[in-house]
Amino acid sequence: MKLKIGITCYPTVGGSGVVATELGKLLAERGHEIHFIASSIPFRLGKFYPNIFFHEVEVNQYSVFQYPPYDLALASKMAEVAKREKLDLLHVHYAVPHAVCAVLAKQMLDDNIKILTTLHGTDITVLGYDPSLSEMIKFGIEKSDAVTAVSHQLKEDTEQLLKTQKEIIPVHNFVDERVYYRRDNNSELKKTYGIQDDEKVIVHISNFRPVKRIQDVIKAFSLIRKEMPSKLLLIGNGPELTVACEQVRELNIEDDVLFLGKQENVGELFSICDLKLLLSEKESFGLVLLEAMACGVPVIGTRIGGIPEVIVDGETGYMVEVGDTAAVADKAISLLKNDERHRRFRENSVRHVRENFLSEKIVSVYEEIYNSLVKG
Ligand code: GMT
Repeated sequence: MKLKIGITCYPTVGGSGVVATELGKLLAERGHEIHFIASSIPFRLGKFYPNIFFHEVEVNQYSVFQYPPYDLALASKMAEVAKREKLDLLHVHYAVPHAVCAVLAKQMLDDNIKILTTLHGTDITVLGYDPSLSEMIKFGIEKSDAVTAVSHQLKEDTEQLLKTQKEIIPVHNFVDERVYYRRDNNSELKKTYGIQDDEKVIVHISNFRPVKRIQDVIKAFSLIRKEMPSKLLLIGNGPELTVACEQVRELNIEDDVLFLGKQENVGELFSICDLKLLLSEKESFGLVLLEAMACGVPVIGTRIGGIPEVIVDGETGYMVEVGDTAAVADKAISLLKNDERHRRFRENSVRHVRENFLSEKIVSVYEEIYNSLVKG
């Protein structure tokens, strides 16, 4: 059944926006009509698709409002678009404010439109602890027609923290295999960055928020670098960037740490990398791990949140305890010094993604959920 689906997400850089946008694109390729309703055009939308539409939420700055009422403007836009375009359902990413806005839109419409809410993490693992928000998050979840979470762990955390009986369906994130694959002949790109052939390339990508523990990444790299010629690529931007630059200066490793800022074609960049580090203290899934593995880059991650559902310890990478930078360095050095094991980990990573996280499989799961909602 071809559906008309409204999708709301945070459109700026971030895993949830990436998943929502990629899902929308893939659903459009399957013939569904997709309406993004967001504050700006999702950054991954890229090219033109005849059956994808974008509806911008505009917030008027009336002086009577102390704060511009974005949430009300969003709810109102959702209702307007749903009515005009005869949407079958709203798929919202994040409980607050998006699920709550969808509930309000549904009430405004007095309609049978269905709401699917996908939980991505921060709404539960950070905001869920804020007593001024937790009841609102629970409300958004319980008033949705269906709720998914990007990992089993996030489902459990949500149930425990919010004490909700609402069924939460775990649906893992996915990668588009046409975008994330290993490019061969990447020595030119290495040269561009001044990376020598004998140097190992370690990468970290994030929004540089404190939960990502960038300092641990830099500390671990400084230990690895003592044992083998290597470079660290730091990709992304965010609040901890200045502290990271300072740490790199203090450790006197400026020549070997490359700050690349936000980058679009990470598939190409991953293709010059040998190892990816994600040493967060909170991570409901870790989409970047999947993207790296799809490009044949083994990963080391912390044993928290949804990361154990992505990394197969000892096969596609390793897991360490939060803050144990010595263990990160030990595991990285032993892997990078052993060509045969590294090659095996590379192959295992690509296979693991193909077998478990391919877009086709996960998009079909979402389609089934949509169909059951619309039919039910
Ligand atoms: O990691 C972030 O800080 C961004 C955040 C987001 O809103 O995009 O990522 C969350 O959603 C991603 C997609 O489902 C997950 O891969 C990330 O693990 C999750 N981040 C956290 O749980 C901290």
